[in-house]
Amino acid sequence: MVFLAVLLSVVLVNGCSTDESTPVDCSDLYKAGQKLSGIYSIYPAGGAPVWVYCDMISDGKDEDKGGWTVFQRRMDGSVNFYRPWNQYKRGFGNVESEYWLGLENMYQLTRNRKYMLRVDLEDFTGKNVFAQYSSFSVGCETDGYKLLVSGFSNGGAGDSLSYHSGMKFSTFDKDQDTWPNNCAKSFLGAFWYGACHHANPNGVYLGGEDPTISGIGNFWYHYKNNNAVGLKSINMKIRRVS
Ligand SMILES: [Ca+2]
Repeated sequence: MVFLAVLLSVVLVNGCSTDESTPVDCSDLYKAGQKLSGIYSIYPAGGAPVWVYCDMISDGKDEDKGGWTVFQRRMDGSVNFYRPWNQYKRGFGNVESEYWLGLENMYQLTRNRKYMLRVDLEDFTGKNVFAQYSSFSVGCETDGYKLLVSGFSNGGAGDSLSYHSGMKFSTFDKDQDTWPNNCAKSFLGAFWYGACHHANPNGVYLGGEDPTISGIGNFWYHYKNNNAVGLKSINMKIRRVS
């Protein structure tokens, strides 16, 4: 039933929309009047629709403040994030809970448009903090889906991402990091690793602190000055800068 509804809405969207009116991202949906956070279909590359969670409320409800396209989301450990290159390229998971939008979609979104990035973190006491970056883009596959991020501003999380700017994306089966060994294998994640990381959002979902094997969890080092404290929830999202 859900599948049928999804199928119908895709057909309807494809049947009545032109390229000019199809939403590229959640920013387009927000500007078109969609002010409720939830699941929407977007068209990052203009062709096939992609289901995504849109955060319409973080950073306030001013006209140009909603419309965040969530590309990474974890909240309960229900989805395994230790996955190969092809799945990080295409995307995986459950858009209703935990998922990864896919590197190719992120490249298509950011190749000709300017985006900012927000990372929201929650610990197991329920405290919420964030980090924001005024510029975010992902390169093409032949460039390793290289991350470029800059313009940090602090919402209490600290800056654990600037270190990763300029790095290519690595998975356990595709080592593009700057370390002699394999960061993704050693730290059980997939990310824009250097040698290796200040943050590991796609690492093992920890139920709190686990210092027995440091660096493998879904941590953000500068929040706790600790790479053994897993986050209850983390989501990474981008908004178009007009
Ligand atoms: Ca390496």
